[in-house]
Amino acid sequence: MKTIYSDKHRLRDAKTELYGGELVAPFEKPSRADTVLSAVKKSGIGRVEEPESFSLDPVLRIHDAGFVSFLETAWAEWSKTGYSGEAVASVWPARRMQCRAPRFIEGKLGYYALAAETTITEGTWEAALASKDVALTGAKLLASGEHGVFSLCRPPGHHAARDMFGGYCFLNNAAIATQYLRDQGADRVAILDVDFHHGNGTQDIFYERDDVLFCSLHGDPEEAFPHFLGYADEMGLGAGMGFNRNYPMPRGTPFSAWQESLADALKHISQFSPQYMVVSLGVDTFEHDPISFFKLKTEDYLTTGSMIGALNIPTLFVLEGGYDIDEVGINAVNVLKGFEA
Ligand code: OKP
Ligand code: ZN
Repeated sequence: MKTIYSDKHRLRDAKTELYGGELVAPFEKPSRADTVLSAVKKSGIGRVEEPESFSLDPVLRIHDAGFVSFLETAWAEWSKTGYSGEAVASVWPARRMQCRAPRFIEGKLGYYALAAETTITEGTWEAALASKDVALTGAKLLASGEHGVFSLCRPPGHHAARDMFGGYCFLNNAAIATQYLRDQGADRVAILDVDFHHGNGTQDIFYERDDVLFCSLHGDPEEAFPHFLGYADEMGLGAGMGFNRNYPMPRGTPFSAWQESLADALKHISQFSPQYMVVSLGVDTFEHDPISFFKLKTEDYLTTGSMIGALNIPTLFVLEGGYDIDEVGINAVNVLKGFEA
């Protein structure tokens, strides 16, 4: 299987994340991609290739134009205010307030942010653009006949909605790739999100559609980020009713239980008979992940990959989370190996 990778991910190198009331060094950092890339190279699963550059057109099929231009100019607007920290939201259009984007950057940040842990820094937009190129190049290879491709995306994307960033995400790489596959002529595409966190952005983007089935396995939003979406009763809306499936699971969930949710999601995906599957591949379900609470072990990722591979659907793996830097590479690669076996 080919891996698509760009060094431009390094341009996303924030110094701060709001965590437990403190500004800490971000969990989502450049060394994550280094670890995954070196595990890919060591495994010998296939070549590593540079992405092609795509225009903003496939981004604008998913994201709001005002949001895209906000991301493009946010750092420049923030830095000219004279603030010395990184650009961060601190005020929101909360209940019963006006939900419209004001002129000043501080207000725009609150309007377009879904959470406060994620700052915007110099280079963030360039890295996000490269990350979507990594996803789109993978999708293009799939459309041209590859059976499996790994898009080593960084920054991740599944929390980004049509007009919101946060949870370390700016552009929704998996959603952009999915829409691209639809626009290349596929009638049905399934998205399987196995990241520890609910893929709220992806769910929201496709919630009223019956051409994209979204299934997500994640920490129960009662206890886990993003807290305000990801419940089991969110099944889709209008034409999309029945095309969204959530599998929230409690603290301490081991692979034996997680695997049952995976099997159920895969059963529904198989019944949907998609031409392609996009996997939001987060490995923060790992037992030693520093910000998550599932108990998957390194060998479980091989089983996960082989369960996904058993569907025999051309599949794009898009990297999302996974923060225990020693193991994130081997765990992600184990999914790919299991898929190919
Ligand atoms: C991004 B991805 C924990 C706060 C969580 C944000 C987590 C974003 C995860 N106390 N903060 O889905 O891996
Ligand atoms: Zn995650």
